[in-house]
Amino acid sequence: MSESKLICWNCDPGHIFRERFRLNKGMATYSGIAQTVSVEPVERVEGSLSVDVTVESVNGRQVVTDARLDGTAFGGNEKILACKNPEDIPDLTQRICVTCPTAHGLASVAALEKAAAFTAPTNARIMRNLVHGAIFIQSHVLHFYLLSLQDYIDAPSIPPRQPAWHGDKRITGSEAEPFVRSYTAALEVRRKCQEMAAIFGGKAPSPSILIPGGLTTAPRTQRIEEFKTYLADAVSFIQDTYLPDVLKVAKAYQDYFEIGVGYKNLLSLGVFDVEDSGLTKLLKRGRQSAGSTYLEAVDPMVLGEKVTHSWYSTTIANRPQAWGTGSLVFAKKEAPSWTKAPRYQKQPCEVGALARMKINGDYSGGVSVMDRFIARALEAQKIAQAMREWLSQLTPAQAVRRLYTVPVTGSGVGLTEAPRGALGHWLRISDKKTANYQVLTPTCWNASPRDDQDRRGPIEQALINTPIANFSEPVEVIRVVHSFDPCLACSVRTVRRG
Ligand code: NFE
Repeated sequence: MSESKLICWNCDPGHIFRERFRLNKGMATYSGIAQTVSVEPVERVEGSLSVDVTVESVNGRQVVTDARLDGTAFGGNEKILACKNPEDIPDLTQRICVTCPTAHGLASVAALEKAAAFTAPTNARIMRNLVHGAIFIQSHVLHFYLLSLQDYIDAPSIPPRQPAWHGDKRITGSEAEPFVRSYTAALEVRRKCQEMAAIFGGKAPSPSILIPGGLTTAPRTQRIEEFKTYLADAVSFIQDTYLPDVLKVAKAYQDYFEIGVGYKNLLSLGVFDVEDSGLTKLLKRGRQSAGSTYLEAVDPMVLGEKVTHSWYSTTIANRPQAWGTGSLVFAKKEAPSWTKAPRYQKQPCEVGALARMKINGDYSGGVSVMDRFIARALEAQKIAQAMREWLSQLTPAQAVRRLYTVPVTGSGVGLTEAPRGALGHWLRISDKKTANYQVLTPTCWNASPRDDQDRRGPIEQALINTPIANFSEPVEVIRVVHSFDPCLACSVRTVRRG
C-alpha cells in the first residue's frame, strides 16, 4: 500500500499534490497595490478546489479583501440516476462520496419512503442512526487529524506529510510528538468506526443494507455486544485524545477564534430521528441569522440554487424541487465554478457541525476557525453518547423491515445532515422509474461561488480579513478553508435529465 493510501483513501488525490501558488503582484486598486494569491489545488480536501484571494494592506496589516472559490471538477451523479429502478437509488447515491455514503444513502431512503408515505420500523430507525453515527465519528476524526492538523503542528517531514510549510507552526518539537502519536491512533480509530458501521451496515464504507422499508440485517444480541465494544473504544478516543488535542491546538492558536468568521448565517436540516415520526431529532432542524441566537424555522420549499457564476444555464427555475437548473454551459464567461450557489431566502448559509451544535443549543461559542474544530469534537462526543443509548433501545425480537412498494408515480424529499452539513435529495418517480433526481450537498452550501446578487459564498466571506504573513506560504487561507472540511466530490453537481 502506498503511503498516501495508508493515510487516507478517502481523499487520496489531495495527498499527491502540494498546494501550488500563483502570486500576481501589482494589481492597482482603490487602496493601493493589491496582490492575488491563488492556491490550486487546495490539498487535503476531497475533490478539486482552488482559491484565489486578493490581499491588501489595511491599517498596516496584509489581509484578504476578496476571495473566490472554484470547484474545478465536474461530477455527473444525477444524470446517472435517471431512469433507474428507484429501489437501486440508495446504493447508487452512496457512491457520490465514500466519506459520507450513509448520508446520501439515508437521504435517498427518506425520499423513497416519503414518496410512498411509508414509515420504517423502530429497529430500522435506530440501526440507521447507529450506522450513520459511526460514519459521523470517523469523518470528524478524519477531518481533525488527517486533513487539518498539519496546518498547525510542525510534525516530522516524512511522506506523506511533506513537502510541508513550516511557517507559523506554534506546536513544535516535543510538544508536537503526542500529536503525531494521536495521528497514528486516529487511523486505527477510523478503521474501527468503519468496522462498527459494518456490523449493522453489512459493509463499510457504502453500507449495503440501506434500503427503503428498513434494513436487511437483524439486531442480534451478539452484534449489539460487538457494537458496544467498538463504541467504547471510540468514546475513549474522543474523550481522552480528540477533545484534549483540539483544545490544545485552540489554546496555541487563540487568534483563530477571530479568523474565518463569515456571515454567521447558520442552517441545519436536522439528523438522527429519535422517534419514528421523524419529528424529533438528536440534532434539530433550524436556522440562525447574522449571529443571532434566535432560532428560525426552515421551510424546505424556499431552498434555492443560483447558477449565475456556475457552468449551468439559468433558463430553468433555480430550485431543486423544480427539478434542476438547466443544462451545462461550458463557455459561460462569468462562471468560475462547477459548484452551484445554494441560498436560503437569498441568504448564503454556513452548514456543518458548528451550525448544528449552535442551533441545537449545545455550543455557546462564536463562529470561527477554532469554534468549528471544537464544535466538531463536541458533536462527535454527543453522537457517541447517544449511540450508547440507542443500542439499549434495540429489540432483537422485533421487525427491522416492512414490505416497501415503489409507487407508480410520486415524489419525495429526503432532508438530513451529512458530517459536513445540510443534505437534501429530491426524487420524482414516474412509471416506477426515477424520472428526476436532485442532490444539494453541504459543501455546495459552504464552498459556493457568488450568486445572482454577487454575494460571496460562506467560505469566500469567511476568508475576508484573514491576515496573511507570508505570500509564498499562505497557510492562513488554507486553515480557514480546511475549517469547513469541504468535499468537492460531493458538491460538484450536474443537472436535470433532458
Ligand atoms: Ni464528500 Fe459529504 C459530507 C455530503 S460533503 S463528504 O459530509 O453530502 O458535500
